[in-house]
Amino acid sequence: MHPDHAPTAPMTEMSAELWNSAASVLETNWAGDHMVPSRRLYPHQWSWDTAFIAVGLAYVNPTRAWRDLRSLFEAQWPDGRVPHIVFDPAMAEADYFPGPAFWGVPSYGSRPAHGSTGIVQPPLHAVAAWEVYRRAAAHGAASAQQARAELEWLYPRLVAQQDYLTGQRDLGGGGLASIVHPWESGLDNSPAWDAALANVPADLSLLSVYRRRDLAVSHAAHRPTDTDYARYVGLVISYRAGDYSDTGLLERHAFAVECPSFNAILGAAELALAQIAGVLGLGGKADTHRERAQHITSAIVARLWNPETGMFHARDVRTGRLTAARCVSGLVPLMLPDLPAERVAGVLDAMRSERFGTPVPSYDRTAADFDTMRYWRGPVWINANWLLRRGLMVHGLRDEAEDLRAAMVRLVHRNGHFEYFHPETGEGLGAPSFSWTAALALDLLA
Ligand code: 2M8
Repeated sequence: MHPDHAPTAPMTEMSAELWNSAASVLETNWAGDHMVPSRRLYPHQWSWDTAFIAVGLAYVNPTRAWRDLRSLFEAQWPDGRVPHIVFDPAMAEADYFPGPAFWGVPSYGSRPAHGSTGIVQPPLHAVAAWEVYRRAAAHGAASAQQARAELEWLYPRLVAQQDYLTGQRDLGGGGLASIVHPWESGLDNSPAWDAALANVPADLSLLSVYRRRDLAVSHAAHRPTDTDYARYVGLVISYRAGDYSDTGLLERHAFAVECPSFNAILGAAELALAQIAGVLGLGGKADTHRERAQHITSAIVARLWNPETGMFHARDVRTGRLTAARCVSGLVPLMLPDLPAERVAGVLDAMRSERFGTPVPSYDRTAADFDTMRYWRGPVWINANWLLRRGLMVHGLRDEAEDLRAAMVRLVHRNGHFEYFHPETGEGLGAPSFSWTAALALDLLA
């Protein structure tokens, strides 16, 4: 660890140990011009991982934080979409499924990549860019200067991303972005999609044509099921058949959902863009971003709140119905500062109840199908808890935010930088040496 990069507050032995191990995970997972989430399971660049990772790199290597964000946005599509995976030409098709040949997307932009996927992920990058910028001065004048130049490069690209999501992707016409594949949420097999996915054909014969690579490098009990994967593959084939166009998509694609977490991040991105526009001397634009954040917040409240459960739920755009499942995504709108007080109170009640608790699991602990092992159907994820901690801070709940921070730090220190954690024992699950867990640990320690 470079002395300049250490946090300013004195560190205990435990935090120094965690800091060093986190920094070394990020060192191991750096692939030259981008970070991989995990060497074995996810050997390419993932979109929202890049944002979480930048938040941590801001402390130990801001130049890499900017490089990683640039690498991602160099693969941005002409319509503004930022792909959920940018494929590394150094890897083989067999190293990840579905790989570049399956998606069949050409390389856009200047990135010498091997194409990308055609779907998106939550647009957390403006929030991340703002966080890296805020910390740049601590690394000296040259770093501050670099940060301003990077913001200038990123700003129009971040705006194009927002325009795509609030324009072409407003499939429901109510001011929110729809996801058209569960992978777009980042919460792949969350019970939030079960109801909407029931309408998607699960053609298991597809899996005899295409082999799941994840099962070769992870436990089957920790991963989505074959039925889930048959639907995931079928949805890619359906979107790909129309060249990933969103025009008339509702009529020809079986899955379109408004996710509370995705849209909360969309709103938070507008607020970060307002800050960035301010730094770049674009005052008028800053006002527009703040107004857009307010519209998104109002639309989340109007369309995704369930008064009976007192929290937010995913909405199936095709049927207009809210899913019954209570998932961590339904708490994430807490990130939005303009969330009305009674909605804040509802989310906090749910978070403090026996259904969730600290650290917050990905799904209602009391649900009959709560699964302590299976990915986004029960385990604790550091990135989701990090978003919720931000929400607690936004609403001035410092003590609770501190409790959540301490719980996350303990979990990672005791169990390692795993992808996710058993919600009862804390055991590390999924991939070890996972980049966003390490990156966010740095932020939680700083
Ligand atoms: C997981 O998703 C990928 C597909 O995108 C997979 O299961 O293969 C999710 O946890 C997602 O949120 C994350 O971005 C990705 C890479 O860490 O892995």
